[in-house]
Amino acid sequence: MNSKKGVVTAAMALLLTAVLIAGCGKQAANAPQTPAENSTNTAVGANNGAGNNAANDTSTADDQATEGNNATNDGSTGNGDSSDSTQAPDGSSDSSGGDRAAMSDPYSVAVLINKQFALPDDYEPKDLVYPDVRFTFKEKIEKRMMRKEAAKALEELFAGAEKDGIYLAGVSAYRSHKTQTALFNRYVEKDGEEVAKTYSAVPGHSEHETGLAIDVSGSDGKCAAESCFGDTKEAAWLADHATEYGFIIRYPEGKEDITGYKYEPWHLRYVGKEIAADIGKRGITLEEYYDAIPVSGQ
Ligand code: DAL
Ligand code: ZN
Repeated sequence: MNSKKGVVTAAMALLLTAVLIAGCGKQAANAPQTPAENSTNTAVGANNGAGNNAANDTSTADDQATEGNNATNDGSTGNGDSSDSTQAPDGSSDSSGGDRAAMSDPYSVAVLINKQFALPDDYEPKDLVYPDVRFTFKEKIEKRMMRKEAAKALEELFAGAEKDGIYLAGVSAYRSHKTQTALFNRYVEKDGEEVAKTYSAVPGHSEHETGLAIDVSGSDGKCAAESCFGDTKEAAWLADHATEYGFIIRYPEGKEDITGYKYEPWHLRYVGKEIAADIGKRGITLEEYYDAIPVSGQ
């Protein structure tokens, strides 16, 4: 190579590097990042969330009987094939990846919150209400609340279940960051951090903090948030019908490697009817819907 050509080549390489660096800096503020870029991503919303502090006004009430509250929920290790996390079960490849903006907007009902994607530190749902449905307790307290759209859908789901002779009860819905922190710490004390993380979310990573999730049992409260709930007629009804109302069973059996959590037949997450129907039809998780990377072992 003569020296003139060498100088030109070096100049081109420098230019290319500069273009690449400038390009990285232009990443959209709320573009989802891969775990390789950042092992904990924060959902970023356009809104600031004025917050509804009514939710916190009776927070001393019982928050114990919530979910996965024992390390014996381990009869549920699924054997589903989770090796192909981004393909529809019928083998057809779906590369739509869902609406990425909704996925990373904490105020969207379609937000993805999991072991990789956290809520912003100052997140508070803005529109919490008390759904008019049966709960396993009487008090009007924080864990009885949900975001308005999810609450309405829950009322419809409970009514639909009753038409089929299935009587459900809410166990635990919204949790403030403070409540999730206390709960998680209690589980860590009881079972150790590694085990606790298989059934309880690190604060900031729980769907309960979004106001879009609820743990449900039968009206007698038996097997509430315990693996035996999976054998009940209520669980069977939810598995068959929840998506019709916009809810998904968020942590399905056989998908532990993708969701990062044990099977929770009682944990419903509102995502809206369209996404729920697609997830139900394809038998996938919210991670797979967004073509997100499996979160197992995080
Ligand atoms: N049990 C679920 C993972 C939570 O703590 O949000
Ligand atoms: Zn739950």
